[in-house]
Amino acid sequence: MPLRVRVVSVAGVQDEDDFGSNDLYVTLTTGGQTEKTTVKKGAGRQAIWDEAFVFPNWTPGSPIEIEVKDKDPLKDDKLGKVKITPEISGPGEKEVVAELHHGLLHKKRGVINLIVSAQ
Ligand SMILES: [Ca+2]
Ligand SMILES: [Ca+2]
Repeated sequence: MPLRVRVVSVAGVQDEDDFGSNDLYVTLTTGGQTEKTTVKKGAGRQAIWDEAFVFPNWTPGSPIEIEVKDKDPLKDDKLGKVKITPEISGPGEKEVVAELHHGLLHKKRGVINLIVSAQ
């Protein structure tokens, strides 16, 4: 069942940029596929995208791994991640708000807003 995921926004992540503000982007992985939003240069602790991606090989019940990062010249900083399993029970869009976790202690650091639907 193809799954459509719209990345709406991220808020409240930690700033990990050495010379300014986070250059935020989000990666989504599910169904053997990874998609990436555009990089919001200098966005800081929050950003709005409104970018949608389709995962043709998604199977109901399988999780989406979400990661929020700061784009850097050498190695990007990981700002937070979360795994969600969308419950799709028919047509229509569903809003998902998920808390992001950061670091080894899985501290809560920000939230991500998504809209999921069956394609
Ligand atoms: Ca950085
Ligand atoms: Ca950066």
